[in-house]
Amino acid sequence: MTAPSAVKAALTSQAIETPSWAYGNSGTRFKVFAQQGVPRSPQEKLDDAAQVHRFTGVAPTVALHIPWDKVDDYAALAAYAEERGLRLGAINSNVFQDDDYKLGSVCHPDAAVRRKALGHLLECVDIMDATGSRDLKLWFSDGTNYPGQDDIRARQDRLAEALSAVYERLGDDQRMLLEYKFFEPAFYTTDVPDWGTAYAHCLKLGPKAQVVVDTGHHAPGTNIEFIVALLLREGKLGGFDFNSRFYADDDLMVGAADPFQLFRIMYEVVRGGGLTPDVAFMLDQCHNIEPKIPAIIRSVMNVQEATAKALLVDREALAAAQAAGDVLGANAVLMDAYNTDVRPLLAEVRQEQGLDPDPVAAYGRSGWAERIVAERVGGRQAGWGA
Ligand code: LRH
Ligand code: MN
Ligand code: MN
Repeated sequence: MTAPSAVKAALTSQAIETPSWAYGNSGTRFKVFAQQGVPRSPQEKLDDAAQVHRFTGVAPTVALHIPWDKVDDYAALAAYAEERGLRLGAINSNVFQDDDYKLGSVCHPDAAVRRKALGHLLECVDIMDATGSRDLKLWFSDGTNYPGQDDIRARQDRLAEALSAVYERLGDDQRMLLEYKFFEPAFYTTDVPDWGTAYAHCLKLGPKAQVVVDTGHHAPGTNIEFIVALLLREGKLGGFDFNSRFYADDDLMVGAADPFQLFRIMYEVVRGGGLTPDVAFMLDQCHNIEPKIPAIIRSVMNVQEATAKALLVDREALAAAQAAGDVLGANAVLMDAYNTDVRPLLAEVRQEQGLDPDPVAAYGRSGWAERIVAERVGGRQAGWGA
């Protein structure tokens, strides 16, 4: 088993990135429920993210979504973040909310639309230069609804062309993270539907192209930890968009629907040497009916708990049981770690960092929630339909 001090060190070194859009109002396509006190600007989202970092100590970066977080001066926004002890994280591109993209963005049959989409992606790299962000996150809503609607193979060629233009534009310390999603909003074909498609494109592009695993983007029953193990083994796991799902892309709090799955994923991360800054641990969630800041704090804690349990797996005992073909013994080693209550350990880790052992309660006592309700009038929607 990893020594307790090493477990603690690993837990404090893991950084979890929160998404700017989780702080804003959100909903389903049926209704957006407005909450009081939500941010009215990217700056106010950063103010809220600073609270998450203040009480957890492990959420120092914030992902932006362009144009949801459009500002005139991105370097100034980065400075604003820094003044609050934060840094700007991944830049998420958006080529899915424009009438021109009805038939796709970089895979669109019309070259003029493809050029427009590529222009946005390149602009996102300009923004990364200004913010000091390392990662460009690419998610394409591209696909078709009906058999015969477009040429499946030609669309892959168009995708490859755009990706390679973006790749060429990346600086030495920048990466592109290609996200896949098995369906929605397209229902018949999706141009990047799975890890295999993302991997094939990233492999051709080179080392700065990596796959990002959004945990909500798989069919029910998919063994996500297998995908994680494989991508890590191939040096192609760029990061995660964490959230949880009961049905499709539910974007619920990570670790809420299936904490055991999150543990299994984190075990493969630990096993594969992925608990390093090379793997970006990002949240991609929306808090439609629950208060947002405590939900994000809870999500960060859920990732920490799964990571702690993964670190507690007795790897030597597991290897011995596996080598001996001891099926039940091996399974028991894994389950022992999963069934360990790691909350006291994490409370200790927080106290050693000068933090309150109970971040949700500490946030509740801080008065921040009351303050933003009083001060902020007319909070904006996170982006959907904005
Ligand atoms: C797509 C997605 C992608 C987007 C985010 C808002 O479903 O996961 O990462 O950028 O949601
Ligand atoms: Mn995502
Ligand atoms: Mn998603």
